[in-house]
Amino acid sequence: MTRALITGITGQDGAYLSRYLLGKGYDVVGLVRRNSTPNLDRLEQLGIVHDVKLVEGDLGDQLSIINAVNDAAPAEFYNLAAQSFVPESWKTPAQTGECTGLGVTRCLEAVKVVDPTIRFYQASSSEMYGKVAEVPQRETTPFYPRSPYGVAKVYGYWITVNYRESYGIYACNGILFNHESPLRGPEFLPRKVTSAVARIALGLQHELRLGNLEARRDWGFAGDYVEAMWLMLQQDKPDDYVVSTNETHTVGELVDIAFRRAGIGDWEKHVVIDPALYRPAEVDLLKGDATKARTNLGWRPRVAFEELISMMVDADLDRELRKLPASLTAIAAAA
Ligand code: NAP
Ligand code: G4F
Repeated sequence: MTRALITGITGQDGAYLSRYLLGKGYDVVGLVRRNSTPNLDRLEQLGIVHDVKLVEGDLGDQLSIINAVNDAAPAEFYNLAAQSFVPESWKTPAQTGECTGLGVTRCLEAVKVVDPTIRFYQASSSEMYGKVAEVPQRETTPFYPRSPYGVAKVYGYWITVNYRESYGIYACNGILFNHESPLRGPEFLPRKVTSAVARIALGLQHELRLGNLEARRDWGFAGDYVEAMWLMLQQDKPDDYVVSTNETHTVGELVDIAFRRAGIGDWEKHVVIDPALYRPAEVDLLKGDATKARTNLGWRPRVAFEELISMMVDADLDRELRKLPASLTAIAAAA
């Protein structure tokens, strides 16, 4: 049985990757930081919380990662942990750099000292392209990050390349474009929209406050993207890959699809533009070219944009309905 160690197992991608690897017969070990209350919701929602083993550790603490790698003795190490919310990175730039940037070095050091044959995946990001030098963005496009998060990810990208070149470690960067799901954190734009739409449709909320509706992103489904992570670690040679849908849509288009899915045509009535939600520096346009992943890995996305947003709205409607007292559920569902 192959064993994988996953940092960030409690996050969106960690949960989907765990399910994917368990389906392939892997033994899955997740590194979790200590919390006063365990945060295992996503693993519970996917019904796999009892199928994974958890070890304690923190990306800020070198020894804890060495111990985790030593104890788990994995064949594959997926580093998905990060402070991953872009606006937060302007509030806590040093902490973001510690975790999202230097944390990668700590993981790679652990691989180097414990067992340099461990295959390593780094969760790099399309945020690294920032103020984009070309459209679409591919593996050769220069980076120009626009947030402390993006800057930290650029560091993580290059330290991964550096350990590959310095020590011969099988280390890959997956440059993933935005990917979403019903398990997405509630503060990220798509989930913020679909959860608000569900509540507005059920009469539980009236207003949705948003920032820049003109920004464009290349949005895919997280369940599809974790397959690309695994494929990167199964090749003869380590390499870096863009993972994207090759489509771009505005925030406004996403909002329109979400409201329409819930049967609300006049969404402008509910959306309030709040200047406080604009970013100090925006990434205006992301559109990835995943030709290399398609050609070398045989990977392609399966869930289309509108299907993804519809899936998320439906899941949020279900969630809200389940929270209602039984007596109100039938009335709300009928409305
Ligand atoms: P997420 O839902 O925000 O999950 C982040 C995970 O990191 C959580 O499990 C969190 O644990 C853990 N974590 C944070 N700080 C940590 C620390 N100091 N030590 C140990 N664990 C820590 O993120 P995601 O959407 O699954 O994304 C996974 C990775 O891919 C991230 O590195 C992200 O930056 C990157 N990425 C994401 C996207 C995307 O669109 N989703 C695109 C490109 C790249 P807690 O549960 O304890 O908070
Ligand atoms: O959903 P977002 O917060 O994602 P963002 O900043 O693109 O970052 C996500 O994708 C990256 C990959 O490119 C990951 F590396 C990163 O970890 C994260 O998963 O925002 C998307 C867009 C932005 O342009 C933002 O300005 O939506 C715009 N937006 C407009 N109103 C908003 C809002 N974003 C948020 N979070 N909240 C708003 O109210």
